[in-house]
Amino acid sequence: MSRVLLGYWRSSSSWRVRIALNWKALSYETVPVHLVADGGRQHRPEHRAMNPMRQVPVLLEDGVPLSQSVAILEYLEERYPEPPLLPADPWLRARVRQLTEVVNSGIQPIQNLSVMQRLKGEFALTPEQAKIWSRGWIEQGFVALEALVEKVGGQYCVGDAVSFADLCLVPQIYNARRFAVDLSPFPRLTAIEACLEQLPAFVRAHPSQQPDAV
Ligand SMILES: N[C@@H](CCC(=O)N[C@@H](CS)C(=O)NCC(=O)O)C(=O)O
Repeated sequence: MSRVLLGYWRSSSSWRVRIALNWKALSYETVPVHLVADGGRQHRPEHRAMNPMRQVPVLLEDGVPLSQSVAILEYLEERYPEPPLLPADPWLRARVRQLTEVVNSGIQPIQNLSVMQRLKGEFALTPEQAKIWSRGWIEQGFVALEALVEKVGGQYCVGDAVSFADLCLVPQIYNARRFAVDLSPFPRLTAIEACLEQLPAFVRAHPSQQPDAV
């Protein structure tokens, strides 16, 4: 079985998938797709053929592409269930998916690269105004996450087992720091992040460890 991950070192969605692959000890080759160089190589026809959304990540197993990071996480969990990234209990699984979607639907898509480029291009926002846009969505999502984690969290986002929610949290906090979000109102989220960043699967998935890191 050949396994290739098309990604970008600082892409939060690619980072989620890297953690999952590491967690499940699945070997893979990294193929970087530079999202900025040459106007963004995700727009090239060969990439669009694999992901018509013109985004990373794309996971290829034996050359067959799958995009959308959460769909990839679900696939990996079903195909390679051990060690798990979802709890056994259906209610807790739903909770994991709930927290995952706060990041995946409620934060990341509203402040990703193409949104920022459009705000600065078509709508003439200054870089500082675009940052304020991103910061607002991250803060709103983190207020929700902090409250949810207060109810269902433990050492990690949902109880004491690492789950999809944690895979989404760590890259989103990294992004929050890039946009200078004040994290002091989110002590539970940053405490969970501190536990997660000790784990080898998370260490190896960090942007700084990727071959295309600059
Ligand atoms: N929902 C998608 C989001 C993917 C996404 O936004 N990828 C970003 C990097 S994190 C990207 O490729 N951006 C390129 C662009 O916006 O042009 C997923 O989870 O895979």
